Amino acid sequence: MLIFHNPVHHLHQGRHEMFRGRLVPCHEVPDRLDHVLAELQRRPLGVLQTPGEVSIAELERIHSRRYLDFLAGAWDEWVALDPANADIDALPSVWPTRSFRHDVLPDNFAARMGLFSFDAGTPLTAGTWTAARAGAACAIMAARELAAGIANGDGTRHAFALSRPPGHHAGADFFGGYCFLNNAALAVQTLLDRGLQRVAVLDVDYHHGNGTQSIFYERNDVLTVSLHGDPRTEYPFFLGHADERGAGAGLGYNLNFPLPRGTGFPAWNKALQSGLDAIRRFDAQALVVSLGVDTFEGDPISGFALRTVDYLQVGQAIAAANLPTAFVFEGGYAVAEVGVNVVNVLEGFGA
Ligand code: OKP
Ligand code: ZN
Repeated sequence: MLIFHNPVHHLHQGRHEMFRGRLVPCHEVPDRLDHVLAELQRRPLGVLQTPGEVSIAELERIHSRRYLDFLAGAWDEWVALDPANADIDALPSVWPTRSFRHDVLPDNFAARMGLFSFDAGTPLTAGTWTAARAGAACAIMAARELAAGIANGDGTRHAFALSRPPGHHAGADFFGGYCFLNNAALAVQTLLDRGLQRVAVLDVDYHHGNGTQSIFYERNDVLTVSLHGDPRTEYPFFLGHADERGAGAGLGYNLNFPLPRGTGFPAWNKALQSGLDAIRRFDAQALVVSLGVDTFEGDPISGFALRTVDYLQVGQAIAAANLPTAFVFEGGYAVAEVGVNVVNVLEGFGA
């Protein structure tokens, strides 16, 4: 398995996220990725590579120009407000909810932070843009390798984008849920741009992949499948219900499996099988897996009860789909266990 890891991921290092009226230490920390790398040293599953640069035009296949411009300049604008801001994370605090306008780009920086985000849990820091771009490059490179492998017939059949910050909550023009660029969506689009007709996304992160869902909601060339904590009680709350089936040409091409807090492996695995059945019926030519392991019983911010050994079976089940597969790292906040859990999926997959 080819593994693209983000060598500058640590440049995105948020200090605080807003939680119940207080700033609390971030859960999405550089240590997470380092633990996966360390486990890959213990159990080598393939060649580790760092990605090259990708162009803004490639990011524009998924993200809007004005959002990318905002991200590229955000830190400098934040520090220009007050030099003391250099030591403080930028967090939004005002949002254009229903009945406000989204078309007019405000001059005010705080207003633009809010226009392009949906929560106050996603700090933007000095190195966020650099780290997020390199993370997106990991996903794009993984997809390129896969596309080349498919074209050759006997080339790469699987790849892993080991990147952070994660991506599945990021939409075409908003950040949130610790995500800035939608790595999985960029991988999907890369596969399509390199000649594939049908690509499936399987999102196994604990949280609904709202960004990925909305990006592809009206398209029938991408089937999006997500297993997640029921949004009635779980983040991101406002999307991820079972009746969201896609719209327009995309009707029938989005599938959600909301599951109650406390769900253990047997019930979770049933939903996984149903999701994989749908991917088979869709006749996908390749699969992008949003690989979050915050479904783990010990995860500090999530509510499922998967055990470390279960992740071997998760990998086996995904392998049974028998598709060229790109794994993209998403959540998983039990830092000490995140490496073993991720690598168990890859080992079970047969990487
Ligand atoms: C990102 B990914 C919990 C607050 C929840 C957002 C969670 C984002 C998860 N105290 N904050 O899907 O793993
Ligand atoms: Zn998550």
